[in-house]
Amino acid sequence: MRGRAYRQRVYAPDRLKYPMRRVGARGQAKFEQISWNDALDIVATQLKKVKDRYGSASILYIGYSGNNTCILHTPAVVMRLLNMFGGFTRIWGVASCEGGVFACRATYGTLTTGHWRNDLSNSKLIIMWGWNPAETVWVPNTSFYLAQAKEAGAKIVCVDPRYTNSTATFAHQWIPIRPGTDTAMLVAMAHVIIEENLQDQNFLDRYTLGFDKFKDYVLGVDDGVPKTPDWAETITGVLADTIEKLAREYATTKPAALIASYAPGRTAYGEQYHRAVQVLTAITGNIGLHGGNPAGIGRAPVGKQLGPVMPIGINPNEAKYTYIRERLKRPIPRSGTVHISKVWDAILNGKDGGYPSDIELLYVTHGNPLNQFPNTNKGVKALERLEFVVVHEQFMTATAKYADILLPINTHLARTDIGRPWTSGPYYIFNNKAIDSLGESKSDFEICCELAPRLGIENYSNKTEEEWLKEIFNMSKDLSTDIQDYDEFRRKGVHKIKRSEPAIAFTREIKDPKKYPFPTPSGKIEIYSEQLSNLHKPQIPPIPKYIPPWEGIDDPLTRKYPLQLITPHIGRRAHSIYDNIPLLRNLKPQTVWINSKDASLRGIQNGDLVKVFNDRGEMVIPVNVTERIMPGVVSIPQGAWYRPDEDGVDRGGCANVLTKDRFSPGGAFCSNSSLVEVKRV
Ligand SMILES: Nc1nc2c(c(=O)[nH]1)N[C@H]1C(S)=C(S)[C@@H](COP(=O)(O)OP(=O)(O)OC[C@H]3O[C@@H](n4cnc5c(=O)[nH]c(N)nc54)[C@H](O)[C@@H]3O)O[C@H]1N2
Ligand SMILES: Nc1nc2c(c(=O)[nH]1)N[C@H]1C(S)=C(S)[C@@H](COP(=O)(O)OP(=O)(O)OC[C@H]3O[C@@H](n4cnc5c(=O)[nH]c(N)nc54)[C@H](O)[C@@H]3O)O[C@H]1N2
Ligand SMILES: [Mo]
Repeated sequence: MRGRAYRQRVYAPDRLKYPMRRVGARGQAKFEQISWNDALDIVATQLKKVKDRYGSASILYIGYSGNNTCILHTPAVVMRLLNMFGGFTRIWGVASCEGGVFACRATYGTLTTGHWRNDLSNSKLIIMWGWNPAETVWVPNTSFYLAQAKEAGAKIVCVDPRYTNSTATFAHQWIPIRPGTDTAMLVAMAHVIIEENLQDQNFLDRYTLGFDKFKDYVLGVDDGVPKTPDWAETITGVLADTIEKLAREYATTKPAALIASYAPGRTAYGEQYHRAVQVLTAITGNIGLHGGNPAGIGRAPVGKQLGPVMPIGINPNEAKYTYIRERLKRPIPRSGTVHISKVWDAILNGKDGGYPSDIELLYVTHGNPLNQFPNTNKGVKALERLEFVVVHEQFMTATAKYADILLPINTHLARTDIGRPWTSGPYYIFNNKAIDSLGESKSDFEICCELAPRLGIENYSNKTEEEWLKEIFNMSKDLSTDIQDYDEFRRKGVHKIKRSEPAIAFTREIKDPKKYPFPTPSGKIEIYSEQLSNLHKPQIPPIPKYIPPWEGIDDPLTRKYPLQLITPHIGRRAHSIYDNIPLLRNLKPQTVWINSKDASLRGIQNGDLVKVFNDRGEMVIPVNVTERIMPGVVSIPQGAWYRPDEDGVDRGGCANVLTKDRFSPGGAFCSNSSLVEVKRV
């Protein structure tokens, strides 16, 4: 549906086409058109002024997922410029799956943990954990391969608080679970497997480290609490019997793919969920074999994510560390950087609040952080306080409204680039420029090329768009993209990597562990991590543990705000992108889902306007009373455009008006850990 709406988006009447300067108060969206020359002079002058007065760390750059799948026109073009200028303060934390990144590094020592999706038809059992690929697409064509797997006879189970389109289409069984409690269910599944001696002991002995320590935790040797299915039932709301059956089925059906999506990890202690699920795949020996899955974050060993193609250089404000072990030793905070959940807090509180610098200038490209980062109302206050704000955008987003200088960006149809599937998949796309830029819009790259001399930078780029793209050959070798002939790739527009079998992670490590140890400190799959143990942080334990989440069912705050809010992704948008396109808006209105039990308790009927609120914010939104969500949980799809009325009540349905701006000890972004109440208006 988004593909079909491309033209509407590119030629939308509300596209930004001219450089603009703010004339009203910040956030009022009153601008006047100015020339490119004036706009770029102002941006350069402000950058220099702020750097001279406060130092380069007072420049906060936020570049996010706007053009995520391309390799040239990405935030890297701006980071390169700012690094050459003397550095900036960077954000860290992958909104999608920082918890998963943390877990993959701890358990496997690598992020290359995926299978090509065509491997699904080798599975006898597929457990879709918080995964809704019929709507939330990651890796294109997944639904097609799931359909093939189902036809080939795989049993499919979905674990999700909502009865999703994927559950309706593919699943034989739906297991609703309370948000943020998945780790408890996974640990209880391990309990069943251990009690009934169903673990793959050969696999554990050969390839893993620390199973015994995990076993002690599961059996309650350490804390006197055996993590039985009954224990988990009270926490998760899933019947003990259901947990037992699924555990047995998973342990005795081989190969089985437990695919752990990101949403359950976007919770308080979300990294524990990713760790627990990985440990369960190890206990059942489903790693490195076709039809199994190591429950990592994607990224198969062949056809990995490419790029970005422009080197970003060194940022003097950051302690240099890319090495995973270093990272695990000092997980948080990374020096000189700010977690994406904390950007508003950092702007408001600066050094006094323990942040690396006082932020004076905000530079935003490829993102809509006011809408997409947690606690939008705090964001409004933060944006009001800044000395200067620059935004590169295609539309008048919530964030763009707060710009002092707003620069119009062309779309990918007006530039040349190479696209790669997100997160892995066996093909690349050549993005041939199809149209001229609309109005006076430019690419971020062109803007940076023109800003460079104004900032006194000489060597920003000595290559054209096309010359940069040819660099793909240098990267190809490492990533086995198989692209041999650039011109042929350009002409065909798509390059498919061919293999007789689907590519899967860890085949070498499993076949020959002596020659190919896992890239962890011990060379094994680390169920127990010495590195994590050395941190001495009970909230980042060396084995995965269930830690009750904040704003979860045990939080005393439930007395005031009894409903758990989840904020899933939705088919008709990519985050906030496309929300303003009428064709798509009309397909599915933005609503809050509530179970009929919770609705009748509150005298709410389907279609009513309701107020959803907590101490952070309030929104008024139509309600969808449905059995498709479990009692106690409400759902507001993320990405709807923030539209406050005169009283500051959001009328647009922007989920982040309600979300808490706190990140997990292992870095996870916690957009599914917020409590709310719902009332009729
Ligand atoms: N159409 C579309 N596709 C997208 C995107 C988009 O915006 N639109 N965004 C892309 C991006 S950047 C990302 S990171 C991915 C995200 O991919 P996911 O994280 O998989 O996406 P979500 O839709 O947030 O969540 C998937 C399912 O998890 C369930 N869920 C929520 N909380 C919990 C929980 O605590 N436990 C369990 N078991 N289930 C839970 C939700 O009900 C939902 O059905 O999607 C990508 N694909
Ligand atoms: N509550 C809640 N919040 C969430 C999530 C959630 O599940 N729940 N999911 C999180 C996740 S996984 C993600 S990835 C983030 C996404 O966070 P963002 O990346 O901030 O979200 P988008 O809405 O995709 O914003 C991208 C913006 O870039 C613009 N754009 C597109 N192409 C270009 C370009 O070439 N150049 C420039 N300069 N701009 C361009 C688009 O118009 C759009 O406004 O949201 C996170 N926020
Ligand atoms: Mo994401």
